[in-house]
Amino acid sequence: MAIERTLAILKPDCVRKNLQGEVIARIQKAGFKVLGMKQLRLSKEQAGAFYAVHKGRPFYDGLVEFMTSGPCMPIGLEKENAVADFRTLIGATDPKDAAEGTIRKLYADNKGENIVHGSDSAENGRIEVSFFFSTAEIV
Ligand code: 3AN
Repeated sequence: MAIERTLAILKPDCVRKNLQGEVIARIQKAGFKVLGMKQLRLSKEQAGAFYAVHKGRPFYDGLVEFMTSGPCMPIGLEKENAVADFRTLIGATDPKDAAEGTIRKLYADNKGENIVHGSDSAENGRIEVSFFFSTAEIV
């Protein structure tokens, strides 16, 4: 299997609940290598650009509002089969549908505030890691 990159974002609800360490520990135990990690507060422009594929969908404005509501932590990750393995680790978008033991099942409140983002393809994984990290920041 190919080595892939995926972007995790510990969303504002994760930071507000002070769950960053627990979530990062689960990510590390699952074998992901941390390439880069930072904390920042997204501007409306950045959040809008990051979620541009969802523009026009009914939840878009709420999603941008939520993602800009406080600090978040983008984390660039790498591993064999990273994209699919990370989505398995975090569980379904709606925590009600997420499998037992997944990060969203354990910690998320609802479909909008669901603790963590994960890229949806290897191509988007590379693009999304580059959205937050310059080449010099990836180590
Ligand atoms: P995932 O994060 O599981 O890949 P996407 O890419 O379909 O899910 O959606 C991106 C983000 O948009 C989700 N993490 C979630 O916060 C939000 N979202 C998606 N669908 C809905 C919805 N129906 N209602 C509210 N928020 C949603």
